[in-house]
Order: sequence, then C-alpha cells, then structure tokens
Amino acid sequence: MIFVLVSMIVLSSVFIANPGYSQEKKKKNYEEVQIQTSAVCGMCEERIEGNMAYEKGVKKVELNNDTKIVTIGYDPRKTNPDNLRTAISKIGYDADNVAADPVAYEKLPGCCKKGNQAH
Ligand SMILES: [Cu+2]
Repeated sequence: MIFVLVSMIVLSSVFIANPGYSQEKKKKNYEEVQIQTSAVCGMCEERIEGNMAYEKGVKKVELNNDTKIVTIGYDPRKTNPDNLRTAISKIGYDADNVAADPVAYEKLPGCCKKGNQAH
C-alpha cells in the first residue's frame, strides 16, 4: 500500500517536472499517421508497403489504392512522421510535402512514375 502511494507521488512529480511527459505517456508505443504519396499502381503499393515495413519503429503499413494515402502505425519512441516521410521519399515517392528522392525515383519502373498518375 505504501509502495502504491510512493509510486503515485513519484509519478506525479514526474508529470510536474516534465509537462510533455503525460502526453508522451498517453501515446504509449503506438501512433498512426496518414501520408499522401505519389504511388501509381499496385506495384507501387507493394513497394511502399514492403519497404516501409522494415523501417525502424514501423508496425503497420497500409496504402489505400484509391487515395494513395498510406496509413503507418509506428512506435513514437523510435521514429516520427518526418522520418517516415523521408523514408518514403527514399523509396522514390513523394510524401506529403517531401519530394521523392531523385535517384530512387529514377530507379522506379516507368509505369510507377508520377507522369502515369492519370491512367
Ligand atoms: Cu507502380
């Protein structure tokens, strides 16, 4: 019982000392972010899902084939949306306001390049 009281006091002092902590605690180890990509076809979908699955901290990757918005579940202690956007760029796709890495983009098959988005 005393232990519980002591832990409560310790915990509340941590909250007071670090205002960001309670927010962080609420997030736990899972967050989701939606990122607009420049994916074109099913191959793009597989490419993005396949590559992003190996990114540090990533727990879930789902690309919506109609909107090309990828929903990524990640561990906020290990990564953040900016890292995820950069990782998508390095696969060769735009991610929100982060443009595709030109070298990676050049390596994409022709059908996966942005110009083909219309079909
Ligand atoms: Cu494609």
